[in-house]
Formats: sequence, C-alpha cells, structure tokens
Amino acid sequence: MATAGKGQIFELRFDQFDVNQDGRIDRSDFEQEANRLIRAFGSDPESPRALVLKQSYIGVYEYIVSKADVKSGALSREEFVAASKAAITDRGGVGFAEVMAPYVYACANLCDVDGDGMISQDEFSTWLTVIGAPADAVGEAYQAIDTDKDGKVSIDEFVSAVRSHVLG
Ligand SMILES: [Ca+2]
Ligand SMILES: [Ca+2]
Repeated sequence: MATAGKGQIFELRFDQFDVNQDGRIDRSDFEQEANRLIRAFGSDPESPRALVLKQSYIGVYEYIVSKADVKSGALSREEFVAASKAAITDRGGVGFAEVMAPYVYACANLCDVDGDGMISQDEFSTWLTVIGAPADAVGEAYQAIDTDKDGKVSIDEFVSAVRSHVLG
C-alpha cells in the first residue's frame, strides 16, 4: 500500500463510502460497507466476527461524528475529512489506537476466514476490493506488509500496515 499524505486518505475514503455519490455520507454508508465485506467473505451475518465488524464500523462513524460540527447526522466531504483528521491523524498513534484499531482488528478477523491468524493474499485482495482501494499491485503490497518475510501476512502485520498507511 502506498503511503497517502495526511488527509488525502480520508478524501479517498469518502469516495469509497459515498457509493451513491450524493456528496454526503452517514451511518448507513458505514453499515453498508460492513455488510459488503461480510458478504464478500461469505460470513454468517449473525456470526460473532460479523457482528463485531458491524459494531466497529458504527464505532468509527460515531467517533468521527463526535468530532464534526454537524446537525443532520450526514457528513459532507469537508466535514468528514476535517473530523477524521481531528479524531485520528492529528492525534497520531493515540488516535489510531482509540478510533481505528478495533475496526482494523475486526477487519483482520473477518479476512482470516480459517482462523489461523494469517491473512492470505486472496483474502487481502478481497478486502482491498470491497473497501474500494486500488488492487492492481496486490502481490507487491502483500509482500511489502509481510515484514518478517515468512510469506504470510499475520493479523499484527495487517494492523501495522494499515496503521502506517493511515498515519503516513
Ligand atoms: Ca487464515
Ligand atoms: Ca509475515
């Protein structure tokens, strides 16, 4: 994964969430992305890992909204980017740990379908595709985040990679 400049990652994320391109995102956009991931990995929507994922998406949304000056509950692009920076990147590691870590671990657990603590390249590719990230160089990205070079991406390697990507 390429390193995005601070703020740019949230611009991209906005485009990914705003599927109907009306320029606003709300709680349902977060819920729908969680549901797309659950479907893509063939998880039972009522399974613990699916429920934890859905809850983690809502948690991120509520945290970001709490940093936004909004009345309607839907966020414009500017509001989403500013609130995400305030909630996450402006606070560095603390912001990531508080706001995003539960969500990223929930993603990792969903991706690790067989529960062996490792995320395969196919699983990583599926995750990237669903969240709308460019998946054209998945093999290179997968090797890059396999920091101990054992040929597999562990859950901790996955979380570290997302952390680096978000914090820049
Ligand atoms: Ca696995
Ligand atoms: Ca590894």
